[in-house]
Amino acid sequence: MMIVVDVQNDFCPGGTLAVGDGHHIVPLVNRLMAHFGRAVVTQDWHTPEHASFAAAHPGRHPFETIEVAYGPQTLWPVHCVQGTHGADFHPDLDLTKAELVLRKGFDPAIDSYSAFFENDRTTPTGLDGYLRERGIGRVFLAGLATDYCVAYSALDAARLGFDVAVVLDACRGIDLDGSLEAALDAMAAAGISFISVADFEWAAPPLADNQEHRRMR
Ligand code: VGL
Ligand code: ZN
Repeated sequence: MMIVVDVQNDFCPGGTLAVGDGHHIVPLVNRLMAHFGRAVVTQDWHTPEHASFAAAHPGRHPFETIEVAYGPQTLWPVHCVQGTHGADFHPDLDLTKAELVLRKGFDPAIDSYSAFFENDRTTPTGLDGYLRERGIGRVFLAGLATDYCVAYSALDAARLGFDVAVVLDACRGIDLDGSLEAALDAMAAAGISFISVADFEWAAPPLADNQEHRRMR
């Protein structure tokens, strides 16, 4: 199953938490979804005064980290507020193959990077059950941002026992204080594979089979 993470206006140029070149992944993600035939698509969907926003903490600034009940929490600019343009999917994202749209970040007191658990790492979103009930054992991830929602989702998927691959050229990172390198290291250590869109599109059977295939056509 393809899991497309947070391809939303606020994470693209012009948005409040823009990831450099975030919009460049849109055509790649569209090709991946077409290839898979179906996808789970996540949507960061925060309440207006969400606890992950610096604006909800007087005297605090975006990109500072504070301690909250469930551990450290980075404070973000106001982004992806429920029902706003910033929370909408990028207009060029092709949602035809989106079988499930999973919204996260609803709880005003808890951030939710991962598609599987809120940031307390224990409150489930239900995605694990959804995938298991369909007999899905392998997930491919792409989207925004590599070092936050993509990485947290990938690491949780691996922890839950899924085979996980991240399609890195269809992701972009925020890279706050080395967060991108740390996320890549953590994913590699968890046995997550890094692949590219071309791995789907140029994958050919071994040469002999390929020739046989051509001859028979
Ligand atoms: C994300 C920070 C805050 C993400 C969401 O989609 O990676 N990052 N909210
Ligand atoms: Zn968010």
